[in-house]
Amino acid sequence: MIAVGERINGMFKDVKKAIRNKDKAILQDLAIRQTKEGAKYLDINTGVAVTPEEQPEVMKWMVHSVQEVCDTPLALDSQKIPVLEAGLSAVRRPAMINSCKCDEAYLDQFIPLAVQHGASLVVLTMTDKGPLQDVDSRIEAIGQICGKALEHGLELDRIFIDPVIFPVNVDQKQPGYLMQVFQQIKVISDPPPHTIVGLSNVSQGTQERPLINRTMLVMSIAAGLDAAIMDVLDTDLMDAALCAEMLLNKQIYSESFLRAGRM
Ligand code: THG
Repeated sequence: MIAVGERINGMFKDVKKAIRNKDKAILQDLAIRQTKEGAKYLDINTGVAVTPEEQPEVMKWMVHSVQEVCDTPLALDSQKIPVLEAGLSAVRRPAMINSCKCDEAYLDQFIPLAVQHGASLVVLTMTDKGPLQDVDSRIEAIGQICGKALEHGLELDRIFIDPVIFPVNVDQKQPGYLMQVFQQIKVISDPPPHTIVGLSNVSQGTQERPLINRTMLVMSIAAGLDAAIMDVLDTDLMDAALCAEMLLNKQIYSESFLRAGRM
């Protein structure tokens, strides 16, 4: 599974403060620690720490700050083209663009941006009217997204479909629906697009957040999930993900499988 470190996000108080104070050491420490724990991408999100006008410059500053201390590829987390372009102009390695809604008008803008920059693209099963709520409408949208990708010349292995997790206390049927999406997507095309989730969303507003995140991740991996934006600094969470992959024979068993899986 591709672990995307979620922590460099202005949604978190320490990062918000670091952005306001131009304190790059905080971001650099999070970049190094997440990489050491096995993050294959680092999510970079300005959050609402700054005004929309300032976001492109801040995104660029965050990218430069992180790249001073590590080479881990970046997932640029914004739905605004100018913010993404600012980040894309600064990255040293192919990035992940995170993310695009699935309305045609957005796909026609974002897919060419990914092609132009050699990036991967996260596409949400969400339109301007809101997130899609059931399995069939998500699968139908995924088919259309794949058609658009091929039309614009983006290989499907550069598409990450995000079926959009709801907090479990908002709609308890959604986790079960997502498992069906992770399974059914594999038969849409060969090769199929990848899947990704923003894992921590599932437990927002609940007690027992780590337990809910960890159980959701293990179930999702068993159903075929490929990537997760997650708290890679949560050792129990990473261990559970690596153990699930080992048990599914995606990772060779050895006494050091937990360490090997982080490399
Ligand atoms: N899909 C995609 N991208 C995403 C998301 C998604 N990016 C952002 C988000 N969702 C994933 N990242 C987070 C980061 C933090 C939290 C949830 C998801 C979180 N934060 C604490 C909270 O809100 O309670 C903040 C705690 C603090 O301030 O210390 O839960 O779904 N493609």
